[in-house]
Amino acid sequence: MLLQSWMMADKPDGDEGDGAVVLETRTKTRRPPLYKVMLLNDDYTPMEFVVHVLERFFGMSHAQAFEIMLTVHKRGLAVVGVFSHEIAETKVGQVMDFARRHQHPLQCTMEKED
Ligand code: TYC
Repeated sequence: MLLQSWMMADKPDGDEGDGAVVLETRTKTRRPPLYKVMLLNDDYTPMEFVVHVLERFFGMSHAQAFEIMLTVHKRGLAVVGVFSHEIAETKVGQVMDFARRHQHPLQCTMEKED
């Protein structure tokens, strides 16, 4: 029997009205994880090069870039941005490529945020 819409009006959600029950399959939506992109200190990469990297790939002002560079220099590493997995991978790749092309040992890594 084809059930008209008025026949369905008082039926609970999931009750098809013909004896069939559709079970809830929708699971809670989760926002995608974010990734911290970090710069690591080393003894050889020039400070000005790191400042340039932070300006070029992370859109920082010169003052901001200098401050973060000094944090990395003093503490060993610093988070320079938080991004989706794809954007974080792109940033890491861009920095590693740029450093290698200029023969600096600068390291950039990413880590899932908790
Ligand atoms: N420690 C480097 C120096 O004294 C500077 C530096 C800063 C290198 C930050 C890497 O991610 C870095 N020339």
